[in-house]
Amino acid sequence: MQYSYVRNCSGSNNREATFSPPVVTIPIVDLSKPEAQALIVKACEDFGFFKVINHGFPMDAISKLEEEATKFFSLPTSDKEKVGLANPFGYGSKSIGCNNDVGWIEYLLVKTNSQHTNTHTLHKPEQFRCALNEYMGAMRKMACEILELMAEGLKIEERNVLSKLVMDEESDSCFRLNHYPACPEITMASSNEKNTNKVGFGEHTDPQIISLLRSNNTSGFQIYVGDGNWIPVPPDHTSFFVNVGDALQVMTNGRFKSVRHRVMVDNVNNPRLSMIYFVGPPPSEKIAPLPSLVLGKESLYKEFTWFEYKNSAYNTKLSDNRLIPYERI
Ligand code: GA4
Repeated sequence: MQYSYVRNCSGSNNREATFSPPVVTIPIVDLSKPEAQALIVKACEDFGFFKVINHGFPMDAISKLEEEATKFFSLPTSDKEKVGLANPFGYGSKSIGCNNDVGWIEYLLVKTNSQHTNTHTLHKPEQFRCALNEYMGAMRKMACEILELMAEGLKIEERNVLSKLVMDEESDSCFRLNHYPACPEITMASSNEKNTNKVGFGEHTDPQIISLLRSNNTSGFQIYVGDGNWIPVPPDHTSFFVNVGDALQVMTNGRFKSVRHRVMVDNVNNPRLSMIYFVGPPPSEKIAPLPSLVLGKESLYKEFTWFEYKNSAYNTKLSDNRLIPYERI
């Protein structure tokens, strides 16, 4: 397979060039197979990223939410803004976080366990809420299943050591609907001068434990595999993609990699719509390497609470490495 990818990580110079492609195959985990545990561990060690198939997730929950989200994003801006401007929860357009990061994107960010966002301002709020709740409930179940397979694969005695964080009533999980509209600059450019380098969502790692992403059949999502290499992830609207986040990198004492990823806008006509469930621990949870994963080794990270980490994350730029202050030197 030929890859055209962008060299350079962390923002400085985004010149695009084609190099001989690294041979990278995105790991695929079939959740219905007994080898799922081992494959998950290997994928998290190698990339911090994998695709999940045979997940048993209710497809009608996906189509209902997709329909509601499409309706929402096609509303006039003033109506979308009525749900509240992202701070961080609510409707946002172009601006991401609080430190001047921008992208070719509009989004809705909601908390999973409270009605923080004013969806009642919408035309048929109960339909949207219902689709959101059904999807988020099924996501939570799938997140639990994956986290239990992970703990088993890591040979951790307490099988629910990770999944209990999602099940906790105080779990600080959130959910994001991202809409990347068709981009006029790309659409209008003649084919040989296409600017395929427009950023939809800039490079970053997710702060949480894991994130579960599903999108419509559009490309643009890329993961960083080191040495300046960004790998495009082929779209698959029937599957889910799992990202390891910073908290899990710490809990596994660096064994699992928090994957750097980004979305480039390379859609000429098809808007991209993605739905991401971010599995966060309760705010008071102490995040540190799990004792059984440190045995006989050095602990690479200082302990912090999720509350401290989340707070400090909002003072950073999207592309920053947020774990540096917690590394033991
Ligand atoms: C990245 C992962 C999630 O989308 C998110 C993002 C959050 C936001 O958009 O409000 C952050 C970003 C994310 C990481 C650093 C901070 C916080 C924007 C930003 C610059 C909702 C999250 O939890 O962290």
